[in-house]
Amino acid sequence: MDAKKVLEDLKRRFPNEPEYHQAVEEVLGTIEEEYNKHPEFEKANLIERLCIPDRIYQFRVTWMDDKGQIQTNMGYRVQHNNVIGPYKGGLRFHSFVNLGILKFLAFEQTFKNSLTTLPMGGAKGGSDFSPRGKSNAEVMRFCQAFMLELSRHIGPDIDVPAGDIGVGGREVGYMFGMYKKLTREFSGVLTEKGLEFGGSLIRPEATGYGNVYFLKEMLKTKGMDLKGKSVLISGSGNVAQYTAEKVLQLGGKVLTMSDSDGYIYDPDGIDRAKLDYIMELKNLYRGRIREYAEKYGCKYVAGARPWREKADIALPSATQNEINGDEARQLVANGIFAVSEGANMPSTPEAIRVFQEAKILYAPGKAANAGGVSVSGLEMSQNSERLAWTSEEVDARLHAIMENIHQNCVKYGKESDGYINYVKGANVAGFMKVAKAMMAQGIV
Ligand code: NDP
Ligand code: 2IT
Repeated sequence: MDAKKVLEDLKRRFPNEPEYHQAVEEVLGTIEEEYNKHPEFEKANLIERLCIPDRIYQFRVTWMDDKGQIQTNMGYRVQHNNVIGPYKGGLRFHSFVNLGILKFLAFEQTFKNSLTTLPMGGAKGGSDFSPRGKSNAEVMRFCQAFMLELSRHIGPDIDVPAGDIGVGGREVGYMFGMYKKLTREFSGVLTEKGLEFGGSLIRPEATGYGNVYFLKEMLKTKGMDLKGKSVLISGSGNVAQYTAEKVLQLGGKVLTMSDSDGYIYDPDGIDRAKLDYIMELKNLYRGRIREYAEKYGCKYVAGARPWREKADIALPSATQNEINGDEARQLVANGIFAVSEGANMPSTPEAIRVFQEAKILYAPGKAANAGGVSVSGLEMSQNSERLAWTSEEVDARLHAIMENIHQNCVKYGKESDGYINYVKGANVAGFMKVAKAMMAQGIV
């Protein structure tokens, strides 16, 4: 494979999709050497077949707002690859959603799901609908209209969506209700469901907890743990909240959280009671993080991200490209020694280079945030056997999966000077399993 040429071809055929190009470039750059050891891969044009999604559905979603106005949004599902299991991946509802972003996420998901050890292919979907500022009734009508179309393309053995930005328990519940109504089938067609109707214990916590379990493994390679370490977290949604919870449980101090309007800095640390307040503010009242600063009298910085603050560890948990090269340099200059990604692709390519050149611990999202989809996979298993496992059992399995992903990253990513290149490790380990399965299944 000539990685440069493959990328140029993809850019020409699929222009105006910069996030997709960015995700592909990162993977190709690190698997090229391993790929070229297998001439049979090149003969089967494996790389092109792996980069281009199996299929993409696009549809218009029409719904009525509270004023009686008719609104339209776009809906998408990108089914990237299903060689190791049914398509699996979240749904994102956000005004910035477009096809290029969902293609990057579906591509990443394929490698991430391969790393989990569970039988899941890769997919992603969503809409440019933003739940922000919408009433409950509007969100419900949108979810129902979205599922009216999406239901044709998914199924418990075909494609199993879940949440992502803007899609949490509320939205999954509304979509599940509509799917059930349309198909007259009660099945595990979505994960992240409510506990009363087939959801798994620990699924809401899984991404954040998983990221901290992964971080713990990275710190262990340096003989360190989280006790007394100060942590910068971005975001204040599902992933950020449970990342903060686990950091607190393990003795760390959370200094920042954010939303799309700005960030708060609490020098005393966001403790359990303050985190409870954030959970209520965000999950129940759907308020803004600024209100935390007003309540506790700490610093709020509007229109900025928390990466200029001084701390030991950074856990980006909001969105893609939220740490640029300058911010990465500032983090390193301020003494950060570990970055573990709760979000998908939060660091720009330049930021990744800065972290790796500084030889700090740096884990890419497809390894570090795989805990969410892993517990989604465990939810599918529980739905199939029509049983529910205890939270201890699910948490223990999550822990084991994150340790296993870490070991695999070390196995494939350790460089001659001992530095662990987690990007390379995750990409090569994730890729090899998918590649072998594709070869075994012939040219389809
Ligand atoms: P939520 O919608 O629950 O929270 C998202 C948070 O990020 C909010 O605080 C939101 O602020 C902020 N945010 C969203 N978009 C932007 C933006 N453009 N700029 C700045 N801040 C932004 O989503 P999740 O917590 O589920 O997802 C967060 C990240 O984690 C995403 O990258 C997602 O892909 C990834 N992820 C999620 C998993 C899951 O299981 N949910 C699993 C693995 C990865 P505001 O409220 O203002 O919009
Ligand atoms: O990015 C992700 O891994 C997710 N949003 C979770 C996907 C899932 O199917 O649980």
